[in-house]
Amino acid sequence: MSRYITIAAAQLGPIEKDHSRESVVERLIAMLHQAVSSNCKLVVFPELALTTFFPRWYTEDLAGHDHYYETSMPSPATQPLFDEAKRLGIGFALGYAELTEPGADGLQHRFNTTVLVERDGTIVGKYRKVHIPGHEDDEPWRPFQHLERRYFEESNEGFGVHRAFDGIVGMATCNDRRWPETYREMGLQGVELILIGYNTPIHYAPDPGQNALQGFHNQLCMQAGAYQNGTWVVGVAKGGVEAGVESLAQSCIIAPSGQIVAQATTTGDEVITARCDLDKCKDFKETLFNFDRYRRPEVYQRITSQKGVIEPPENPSN
Ligand code: CDV
Repeated sequence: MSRYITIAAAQLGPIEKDHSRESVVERLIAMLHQAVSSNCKLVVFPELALTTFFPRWYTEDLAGHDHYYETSMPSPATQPLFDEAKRLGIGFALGYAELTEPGADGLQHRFNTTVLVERDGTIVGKYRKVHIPGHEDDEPWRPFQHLERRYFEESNEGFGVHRAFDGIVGMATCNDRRWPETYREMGLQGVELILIGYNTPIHYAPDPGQNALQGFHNQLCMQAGAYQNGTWVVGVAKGGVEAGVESLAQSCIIAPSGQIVAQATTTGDEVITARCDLDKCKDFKETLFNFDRYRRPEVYQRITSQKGVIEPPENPSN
C-alpha cells in the first residue's frame, strides 16, 4: 500500500527588525502558491517565522518586547495566510512567539510555538518548544546573544502527535532536533511525519570549534531521528545573514530510511518539495525498529529518572 502526500519545506531568508509582519506574511503566501503549483498538501515554515530572531537582543524589559509575540492564532497579521491556505486547500505549520492569556496562576506565559493547520483551515494542534537553549542573562562576551531562555519558558506539555494529513504528525522546534528523546517520544506514538523549524546561527559562542560542523550536525541528528523511529522528518530553516548574524540554511526532507530526498540549495526564501509515502514508515517500524518486539524499556530507566550525568565512583586502586 502507498499513502502519498507531497510536502513543501518553505525556507525563509532573513527577516530584519524593521520588516513588518504584513510583509513577512506576503512572503509566506508567495511560498504557499509555489507549493500549490507543485501539488503540495502541506507547507512547513520555520521557527519564529514572523519576526527577526529577537532573542539575540538583551532586554531588562521583557514586556516592552511583547510586540514580537502573537496573542491569538490566527492573529490579525496572519489571518490572510490562514484565509489563502484554506482557499487553496493546503495545510501548513507555522512557528511563532506566543504570549498566552493569563492562566490559572494569573500570569501570561511566553512560548516558542508552532501551530499546525489542516487543509480545511482547522487548527490541528500547537506544539510549544521543550528544549530551550542559550542563556537567561546578558553575556556581553558573546558576539551576539542567544537569550531564548530569557524570552521563552520551557514547555512541560511534551511531544504530542496528531492524526492529520492522513497520517500521524508531530512537531519539534530547533534545539529539540538534537535530542534523541524528542523523536523517540513521538516514535512511541507511531509518528509518521515530524515537522521541525529552526534558527541555527553558524557561530556557536560556547565552543566555536563546532561552527564548521553546523551543517553536519543538522543532518546527523535529523537523519538519525528519522531512521531510528521509521518516520519522515521535514527540517526547515530561517537561514542567511540576519542582523549581521549568519544562520544555517540547508532545509531538507528526510525519508524513514534516513536518506535526504530534497535539500535547499540557497540561504534565502526557497521552497523544496518531496512526494512522501507515509506507508514507507512501516518498512522500518515493522522490522529493525519493531519497538514492541525489540525495545527494552526495563533497562532504560535512567532516561526518565535522571537528568545529568552520574559517573561511576573512582576506582580505589588508581
Ligand atoms: N533556535 C535554536 O534552538 N537554536 C539552537 C542554537 C542556539 C544551538 C540550535 O540548537 O540550533
